[in-house]
Amino acid sequence: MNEVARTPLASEAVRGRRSFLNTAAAAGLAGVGMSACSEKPASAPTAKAVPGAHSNAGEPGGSIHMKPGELDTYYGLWSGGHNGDMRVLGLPSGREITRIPCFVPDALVGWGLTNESKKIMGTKADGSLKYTVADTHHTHASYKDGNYDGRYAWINDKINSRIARIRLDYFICDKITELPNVQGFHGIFPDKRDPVDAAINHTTRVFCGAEFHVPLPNTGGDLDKPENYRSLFSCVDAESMEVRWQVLIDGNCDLAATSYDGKLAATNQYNTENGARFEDMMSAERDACLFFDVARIEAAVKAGKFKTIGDSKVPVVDGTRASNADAKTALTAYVSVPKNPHGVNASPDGKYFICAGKLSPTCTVIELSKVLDWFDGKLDKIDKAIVAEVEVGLGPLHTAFDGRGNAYTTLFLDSQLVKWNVDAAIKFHAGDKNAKYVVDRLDLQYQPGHVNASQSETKAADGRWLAVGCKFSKDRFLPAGPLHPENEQLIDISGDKMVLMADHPVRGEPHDFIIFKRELLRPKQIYALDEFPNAVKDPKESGVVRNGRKVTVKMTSQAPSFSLREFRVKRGDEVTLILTNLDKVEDLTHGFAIPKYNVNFIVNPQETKSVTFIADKPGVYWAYCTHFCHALHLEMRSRMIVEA
Ligand SMILES: [Cu+2]
Repeated sequence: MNEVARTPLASEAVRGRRSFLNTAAAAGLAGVGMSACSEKPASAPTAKAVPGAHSNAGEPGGSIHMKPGELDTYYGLWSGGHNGDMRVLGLPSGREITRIPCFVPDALVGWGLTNESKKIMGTKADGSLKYTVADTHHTHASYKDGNYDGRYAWINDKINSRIARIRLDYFICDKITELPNVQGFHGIFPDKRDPVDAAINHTTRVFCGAEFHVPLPNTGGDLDKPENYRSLFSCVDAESMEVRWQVLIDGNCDLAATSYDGKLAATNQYNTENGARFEDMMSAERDACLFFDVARIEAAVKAGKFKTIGDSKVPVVDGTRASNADAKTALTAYVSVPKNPHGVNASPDGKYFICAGKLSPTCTVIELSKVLDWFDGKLDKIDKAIVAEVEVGLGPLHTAFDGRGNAYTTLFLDSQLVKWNVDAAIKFHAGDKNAKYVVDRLDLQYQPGHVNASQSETKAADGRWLAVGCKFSKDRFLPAGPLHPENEQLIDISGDKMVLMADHPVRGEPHDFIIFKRELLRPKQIYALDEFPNAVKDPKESGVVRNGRKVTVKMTSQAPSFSLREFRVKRGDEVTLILTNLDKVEDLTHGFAIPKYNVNFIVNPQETKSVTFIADKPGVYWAYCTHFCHALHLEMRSRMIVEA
């Protein structure tokens, strides 16, 4: 497992920042005529320190407080809601470590300002960003052998129907794809292996469910014919991030899930009535968990059995209920679940998908082998794949697992988490009224939405920690104006009884998240110069190159100075400034800001970034380092002279 290429932890390979500050910095001071202190370099703090070695932090029954210097044992990847980012937490402490900007500009790193980030985010013809708002909900990571492989994570933007990919080596967004012909892209889930090729036991596809119905194509026709509105279920290639295919469906897609054998993708659905009015969306007593036979869909695409919609070249196959009644040829199967369900989650034993009822107080357990039997013509009615439908409480929304046969479902209306045993629920449903499937209940604060447990979405579910995203914090934190934070609660699920460990206020509004063991990632802390085709690899390459009114300024940074003490351009020039940080020391990031020109971004060790602007204001502008780097950080600047 986890045989992805590994690099040594950066802290193992290079000197720590502290030792740099005490040696190289001293040399820098000497270079400008100040006496260097003769203190010996302090030993660098390294990640080799064993977390928990000096306390019981993180152990069952132990404190979740990390002493200074102690590292968490789990990563959490959290969606940032309408902040449009992904957040990285350490667990069990709940400390937020960083935020990864994806869809929305970020002032710290210069996301949305640098040319490199604008290319990923997408621009209009005039070079400005196509979108500056987003609404991220769900984040999931790539798999190998049924566990996370540390390559990628994906996150959705519901507002503009975009999917972003995060590289988990550098913790950066590297690609964004806008899905054609859909609105309200909500549920997202990567596949776990290939449905046909057994040798491909890792993620190659990501599935995306669209929630809102729209006219197809949505270019002004069928405005007043809601009966013609439809949504699509999309498949995105994990590597190229191109949309591979889409399926035309009935109903609105909610959450998505995939099977461990790679054969099935699914989305929970409400409004299978295809109503366009609020009341219509809740009229049917039962909606569906909609299954997709991935291999059959791809065979249909290969055989040319598809259409395209509008300007999009993406093949669209017909997955509507009416066209897929014959199991032997069906691309889709609509398993009936009580009205307006919400989450669908795959159990870590690979056997079941569990649908949370939302408007029904039930969870529905669907046995995947029986769904496959239906597609194979061995099961006469698809609803016979339902092996349990049991009452758990009011407003069930999402389910997590502990790997010991128990499910944990959030109850929005009851403000509770219910722990229930899946096998006992199946027995109860089969008629054994002595089967006690509810194991425990825990009050939450308040109105929980998403829930996830450590490793819950993998075969290695470890039943250690569980987090809940509560939609309302009410009285849990000091009041700070009318906007309340959301409340993320941490629960110890290692014992029979659930134990509430902590409240964490979070800026609105995270939705979904995943929690996994830190050993699954080996983040890099220093870039490779070759990652950037425009890198300025040597300070000697620095300078100003003019091509008509287009001017390129090449510069490097090495603490405590930029390679150009000053540079000159002319009023009206289009200036592209390229900055490579040649420092190789871990944690030695520089910033670069130009007053009055709306420029600020950071460059991490060995990273290159560029910005383009019109030098429309003559004068002297002190570009300076905005990210603390050195004892002479304040002096680190370059004089931009714009000649009138
Ligand atoms: Cu600096």
